[in-house]
Amino acid sequence: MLDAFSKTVVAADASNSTVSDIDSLKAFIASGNRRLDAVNAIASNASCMVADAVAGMICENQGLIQAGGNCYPNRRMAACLRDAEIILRYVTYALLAGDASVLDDRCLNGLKETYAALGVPTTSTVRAVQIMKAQAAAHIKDTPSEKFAGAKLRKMGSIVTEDRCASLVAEASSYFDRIIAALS
Ligand SMILES: CCC1=C(C)/C(=C/C2=NC(=C\c3[nH]c(/C=C4\NC(=O)[C@H](C)[C@H]4CC)c(C)c3CCC(=O)O)/C(CCC(=O)O)=C2C)NC1=O
Repeated sequence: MLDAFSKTVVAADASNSTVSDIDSLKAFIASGNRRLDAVNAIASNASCMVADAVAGMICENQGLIQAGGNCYPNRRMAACLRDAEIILRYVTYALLAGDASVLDDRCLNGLKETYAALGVPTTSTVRAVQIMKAQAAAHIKDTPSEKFAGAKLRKMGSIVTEDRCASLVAEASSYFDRIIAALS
């Protein structure tokens, strides 16, 4: 598992040079508090995000909870909710480290094959991941909408920077895209 620092060292070592990419590490440190806020925005809303993403996926494809569907019976429904939570948790790890390797090595490695063996439909999983991607962007920007959240609307209320943490939204989005690519 790598993070923004160890990745820089490994890259320098591979080319037999001294560490030179100091500017990007400076930026990583300078934006550290924002990064922690972004991780917290996801982590502290995780159970709501997971439940909503899986509910949305099922609403759009109700065969999933009928006999023969992969969220039927309750044992599979529980496994599905657990998987969505695992996946979201690994996004928070990658976002904290500023590097995707923990997500790649410990979550995505072999997941497509596991799902194929178990008959877990990847198009549905991808849909749930897409919903979590949209939720994560809204929570990092602290702009969850009443339209989607309804009575469960919850704002972090943290001081939001002018750009609403656009670079962290983009980084988090890239991790969700990585999951989608690994399953597709
Ligand atoms: C550390 C990382 C890690 C991951 C990611 C992981 C995934 C994982 N998901 C599994 C099952 C499963 N995953 C699902 C998920 C779904 N079914 C659907 O219809 C939806 C599309 C989707 C939820 C979004 C289901 C239903 C099962 C059980 C399948 C079965 O036993 O028939 C299994 C098989 C073993 C088990 O049931 O516990 C693994 C290994 N395990 C890990 O250790």
